[in-house]
Amino acid sequence: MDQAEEEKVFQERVDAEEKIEPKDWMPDKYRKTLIRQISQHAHSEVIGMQPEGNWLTRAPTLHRKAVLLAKVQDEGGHGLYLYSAAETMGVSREEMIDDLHEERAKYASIFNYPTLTWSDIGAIGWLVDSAAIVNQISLQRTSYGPYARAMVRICKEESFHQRQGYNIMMTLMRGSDEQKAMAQDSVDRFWWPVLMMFGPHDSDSVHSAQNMKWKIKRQSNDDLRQKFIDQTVEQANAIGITLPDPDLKWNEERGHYDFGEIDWEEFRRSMSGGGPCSRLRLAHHRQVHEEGEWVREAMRVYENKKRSNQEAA
Ligand code: BYC
Repeated sequence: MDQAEEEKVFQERVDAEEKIEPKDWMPDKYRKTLIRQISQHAHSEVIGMQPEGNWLTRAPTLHRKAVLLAKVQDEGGHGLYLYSAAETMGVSREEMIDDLHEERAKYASIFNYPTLTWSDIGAIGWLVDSAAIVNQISLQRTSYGPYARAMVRICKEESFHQRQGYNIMMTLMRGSDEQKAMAQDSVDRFWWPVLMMFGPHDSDSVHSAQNMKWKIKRQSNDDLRQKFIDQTVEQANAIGITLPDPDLKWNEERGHYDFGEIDWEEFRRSMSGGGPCSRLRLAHHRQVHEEGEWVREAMRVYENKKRSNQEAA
């Protein structure tokens, strides 16, 4: 088959909802865009451990600390599933990490914001994990098999994360005036950056049209953002939190909440290294990566030894 025929057969398979597997033929651009998206997703999970890890030693009770520790470990695990899924496309872990360190690869802009108070941990669990779930439920049906399967497991764990975040917020909103004010302040700071997690408007999204055709993306950035807003308004009302958007109101005709415009300039700044903690996040990742070199070296020696023992046997 020539290139055009291969592409036609590939698209027919995608249209028929068949999963594409690592050894199947795929267009080079499909491979490249998936490596980009999956590796960026993996980087987000791992960089996301930093703002939350910041509160591990200061969690208010032993119970909260144990739960947060488990959550942060889960995020590391999600990174691992995702790096493994990206590796099935022929890219190495070293290349992906190098791209992150050299700022050729991105990670979710939300993790460039600081966690200033304990309730920020609640806001991240409730809002950031909810946004992630809305996006990732849709990605469970993505066309690339290893990515879709990784999403199924990740979504189960994210649901638990979301509940722990909502539980923190609910507890604070039943507490003293100071606790209520702290919870409200976290939501005031995180609300707009969370809406940015869904990416630019569909009309400005560079990758959406092609990636919807290849069924890498199953729902558009704007549709997912709307879905998240509709479900979150109800949750906020239930615990007495005010979402910081004066334009937020139910639109009977559309059957959705209307909402205000995102500050896209802030989004662009945060996503391209100009967020409040961008430098810190990358510097920390580089430092920890360098400190872990002895572990990778030990693994290489172990693997070589095992191979030579097998060859000798
Ligand atoms: N932040 O054409 P577009 C988590 C970039 S972590 C930074 O719409 P696409 C968690 C985009 O990459 C969950 N950059 O792109 C962890 C592109 O630039 P490049 C993370 C963003 O790919 C710890 C450009 O903007 N989830 O759950 O079609 C604790 C144009 O955008 C962002 C995922 O990664 C952003 N927010 O759509 C707690 C989900 N948005 O690459 C929780 C998987 C856009 O050309 N990813 N950009 O240089 C996706 O679903 C899609 O990649 C996106 C963007 C919806 C994010």
